[in-house]
Parts: sequence; C-alpha cells; structure tokens
Amino acid sequence: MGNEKTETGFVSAKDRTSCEATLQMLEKARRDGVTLDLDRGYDMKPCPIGEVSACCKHCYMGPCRLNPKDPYKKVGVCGATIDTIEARNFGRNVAAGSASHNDHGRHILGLFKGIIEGRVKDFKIEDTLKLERVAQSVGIETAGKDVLEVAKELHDELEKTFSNVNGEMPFTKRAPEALREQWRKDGIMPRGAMVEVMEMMSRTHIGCDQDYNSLMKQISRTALADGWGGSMVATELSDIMFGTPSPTLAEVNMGVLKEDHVNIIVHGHEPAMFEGMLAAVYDSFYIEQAKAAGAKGINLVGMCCSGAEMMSRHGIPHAGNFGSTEAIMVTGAVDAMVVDIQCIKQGLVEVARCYDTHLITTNSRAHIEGATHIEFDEMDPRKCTDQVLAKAIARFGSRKMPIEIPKIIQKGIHGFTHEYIEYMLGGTFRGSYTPLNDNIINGRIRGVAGVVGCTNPKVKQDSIHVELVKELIKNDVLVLQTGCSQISLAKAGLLVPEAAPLAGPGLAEVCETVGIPPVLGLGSCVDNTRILIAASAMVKAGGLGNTIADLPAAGCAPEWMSEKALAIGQYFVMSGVYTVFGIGFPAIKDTKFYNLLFDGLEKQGYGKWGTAADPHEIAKMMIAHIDKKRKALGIDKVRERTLVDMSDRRDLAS
Ligand code: SF4
Ligand code: MSK
Repeated sequence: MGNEKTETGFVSAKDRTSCEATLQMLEKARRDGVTLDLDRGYDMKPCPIGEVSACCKHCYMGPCRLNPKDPYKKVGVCGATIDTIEARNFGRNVAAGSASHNDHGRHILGLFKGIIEGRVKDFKIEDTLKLERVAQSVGIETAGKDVLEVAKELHDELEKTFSNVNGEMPFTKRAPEALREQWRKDGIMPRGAMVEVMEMMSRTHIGCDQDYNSLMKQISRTALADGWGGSMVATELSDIMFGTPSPTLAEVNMGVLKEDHVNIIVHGHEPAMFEGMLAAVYDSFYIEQAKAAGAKGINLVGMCCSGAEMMSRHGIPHAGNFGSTEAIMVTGAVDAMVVDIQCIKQGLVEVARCYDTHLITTNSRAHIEGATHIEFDEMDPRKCTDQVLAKAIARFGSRKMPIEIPKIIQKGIHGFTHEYIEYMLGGTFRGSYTPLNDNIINGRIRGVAGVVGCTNPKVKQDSIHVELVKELIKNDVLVLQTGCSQISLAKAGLLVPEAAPLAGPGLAEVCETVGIPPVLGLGSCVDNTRILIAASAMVKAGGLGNTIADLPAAGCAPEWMSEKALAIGQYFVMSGVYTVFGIGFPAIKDTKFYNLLFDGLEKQGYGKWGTAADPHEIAKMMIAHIDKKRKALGIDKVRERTLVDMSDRRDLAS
C-alpha cells in the first residue's frame, strides 16, 4: 500500500509511524475505510494562535486573540497582555496535569487506607521493607512498630499531600536540603495539592493575578505538588501494595496478541483494576469457559502507562504505546479493551465498533459515550472483572472479523527503580549511588538524561524518541525512561544489555560490567518521581554539587502531548533540571513569559525549559547542558577515558 489520500492530501503511512506493527495496522485501517488518530493528527491543522497560547477565553468579553506585532491586537479586551495570557493558560494546563496525578495519588491512598482498615480484602501490603523505608523518609519512627501501625502513620502523614492548607508537603523532605531552602525562600514550597490547584484556578480568573512573575510562583507550586506530591504518593504506595518492580524480561509490541486466545487489553494509568484483572484471568472457571468457546486460554496484555507499570512489576506483555491504542484494534483480535483513566482517546469507541471489540470503561471519573461502563470497585473487584471476562470470552466464541496480527515482538528488560539502581551499583549490603557518581566524575558516564512522555500524531510515532536516545547513549549519556517513550525504545530493541555497543565507549564499559542496558525503563508517566528520587540520591551521595541543578543531567519529552506532560516538565524545571520539549511549545518566543521559562528560572538557580523539533538538535542541547554542568563542577577535564582494570571492575560490580 502506497500513499493514501487523506483530507489534506497524500501521505504515506510510513510517514505516520516508525513502528512497523502500527504501520501495518494503519495501512489495513485505510484499506478497511477506518480513520485512525494517526491520520487525524495529520489532517488536523491546529489553530496557529492557540498553538502558541496567544488566545484567551477566560471571560465572555472575548475570546481574545492576540498578536503582539499588531498594535490593535496587543492586549485583550480587559487589557490582559500576552505575558499574562500565556502564563494563565500555562498555569491552567499545569493545574489540570497536576490535578490528574493528584487525583490518581489520592485514589491510591484511599485503597491503602481500605487495606489498613480491613475493608479491602483482595489487595494487601506486599512490600513491607519499602513501607518501612518510605515511612522513615518522611520522619516516621518505625522501630518496634508492626506493619499496620507503620502503615497507618504513613497514611495519615501522606494524606497531608492533598489536604494541607499550610505547611510543607511530606515528600518534599526527600529533596536535597539546598533545594528545599530555595523553595522556601522563593515562596514556592508546595503545601497541599487541593489548595495549590484551587489557587491556580482562582488566580487565573479574569481580573485576578495579572503579573506573569507572580503567576509563575503559583504555577511552580502547583507543579511541585504533582512531582513531590500526588505522583510520588501514587508510585510509592503502588510499590508498597503491589510490589516494588525489579528488572524483568518482558515482551513488547502487537505480536503479543494471540490469535487462538481470548485477548484482553488493559489501558490507562491506575494499577488496581489491572491487578484485579490479573487475579481474575487465572480463575480456572474462566479458563474452562474460554476453552469451551474454542480458545487455548486467556491472554492479558497492557498498553500505554498502566501497561508499562504492570510490565515493570509483573512482566505482563505490552502491546504498544499511546500512538497504537486505536491501531491495535484493527487486528480484529482484541476481544475486549478495558480502560480506566487518562489518555484514553474517545476515538477508540468508533474503531472498537468497526472491529467488533468491547470497549469497557471502568472508572467513575472516566465514562466515554458509546463505550460499555462496568465500574471497578476495589472492595469487590470480581464484580467488574468477571463481567469483562464473560464479554471477552463470548466475543471470542463469535468472532466475525478477519484476524491479522503483526508478528512483531521485541524482548527487553523493564522494571528498574531508584532502589534497584542503588542496589545494582552498590550491592545488597552497601547499596549506594557512589559508584554511579564516581563513573560520572571519572567521565565514563558523561551525564544522565530522562527521556519520557507521550507520542503525538503531529509527528511520526516513536521516531524522535528513538533518534534522540540513540544519540544520547552514543555520547555516553545514561538514559532513564518512563511512559510511552520507554515503549518506543523497547520496540526499537534498546532495552537489552546487548544494546550496550550502541553506547559510547565509557557508557558501554559500565553497562557491560554491570550487565545493564544503556537505557533503563522505570515504569509509567506517574513514575517519573523515581527519577526525582534518583537525582536526589545522586546529590546526597556527594561529589556532584549541593542540589539537583548542579548535576550533569537533562530531561526531554520529545513527542509530548498532554497537560500532565507540561506539569511534569515544570516540576522537573523547578527541581533543577534542564527540560527540553520536542514538537513545539505553547508560548511565543521572546515574550517576557517565554524568556522567564527558557532563561530566567535558570538565573534564579533552577532548571530551565528548552524546545526543538529535531532529535539531533535536542541531543546537542542536552549534551551542551550536561557539559556546562560538568565544567561548573570542575570535572570536565577528567573525561578522557581510562582503561578499566580489575579493581575498577570490582568497584563497579560490587
Ligand atoms: Fe479577553 Fe481578558 Fe476576557 Fe481573556 S479575560 S477573554 S483577555 S477580556
Ligand atoms: S500514557 S501522558 S501518552 S506518557 Fe501515561 Fe503516555 Fe503521555 Fe499518556
């Protein structure tokens, strides 16, 4: 199949994705006359004014569309300037992103409370060691207390993450002291998530906060309330309840679907429903039912971020990232797709209808018109999961669609955590980040980069992620990954130790010695907090400065699309990380607000934003920043490589 006429012209499916399996399904969808997001993304020409955030619809005197170069369109009807409008729009985006993660975290905290109080019977506290460590990290004395006592105290402490009106968010205690002092001095220490999001919304009402500098403070507090708040609560309590991941071999891509099995995909962000499905598919009753319908068994696979989380924790196969969630239904082999919250495209309904797939929403906060809603209740998981299984098995038994599954699977190692990084470098008894810091100081590792985030049909799916990461590792930069980006690289085959030769000589040497890939997958987008904790641990280990902004580190979301991504970007910047966004950025270059984001914040001692579309340009920017930090630390001279001798190897591996 060659070029296809879309609404805006001919475009080759090959220009829409670099994922071979998704490409095959896009071509099939076009043959079948079904439109996917990958083509809609090409056809949709975004409003050029909205794309740079130069419009405001905060009141009905407008909407106002600004053009700073046109003297008659320099301000809105109320007189709001471009800087006010950009800052208010950005603030509301960050508030929505932070609210999403905090709502997720609050829900996970509720489940934790249900376990403590004995109301939730189907889940338990799995990782008591992590419970103890997390409790201690927020100042809870654990000696002599039993598990439930510690859990109860931890719950009560973490509840403040959401409900505090004054004071400091509990997990901010884990940040380097110099950074916390800076947040206090600048008045941006997050208090409680609810108050931060509420204040962000109230400040951006017409006629309220109209100074972009002042708005920036609340934007930062709202973002920090995500990274050091709800997201961190979600990650840490999920580990405590469902188990802390450790490196696991897992399969990725559409080839994980099995033609002769009942295929159920779980897609979304919260792990509880997925864990419930995992328990249910082993029920012999349903296995027998599936066999009676002619299937060899039940095949449960993940997609998007809950998929990444379950793959990290349990090695559950993963069928693809955000850019493939519509395309996978074109296989005809998906008997049910079960979804919870966030990044669930409404377009799934129509594709599911075309391919006779059950699309089942399960969360009270995320209904979709046209989907079947079967609510998931943690106190009675089987009420939902049994109905899902019955529907999927029945669909298998009466499959009408021709099946075409791309036979593409990549194996990779997933499930790294900040705890495991500490352990793999320092060993069981003296787990430590010191060997990592030493390898950065001696120059084998040039620096560390977080490459994270979504895919976006404005650009060829996965292409920027893969090119960027290849360029970074080639330059001895160790890459940490989460979310849909991790799946892009897994599909490209880089999450295996055998990818070490693609790295520069220093990084390759470390990877080969320790036996790790040059690209470490840390889980879902909410798990970006693992990177914050790892960065804090690097500061605490010593030798690389006093705060995260001193580290030779940088971050990037090269194919971002969500408001959560903006909140994540801002919390990384305000934690000290240079953060580059690909595709574009919602602000006009050289406005005062833009300059504050892209330069001013760094002058205040934080990180800063950057943007570029080309992956090689992004890599250059990130590496230049890493080198700048190496120079400031006085470790730029030691980057000529030394051959490792046996004692070096022992240092690395012990
Ligand atoms: Fe226009 Fe001001 Fe109303 Fe925004 S708040 S729509 S800029 S009048
Ligand atoms: S799912 S926010 S597309 S990473 Fe977390 Fe992926 Fe981005 Fe959604």
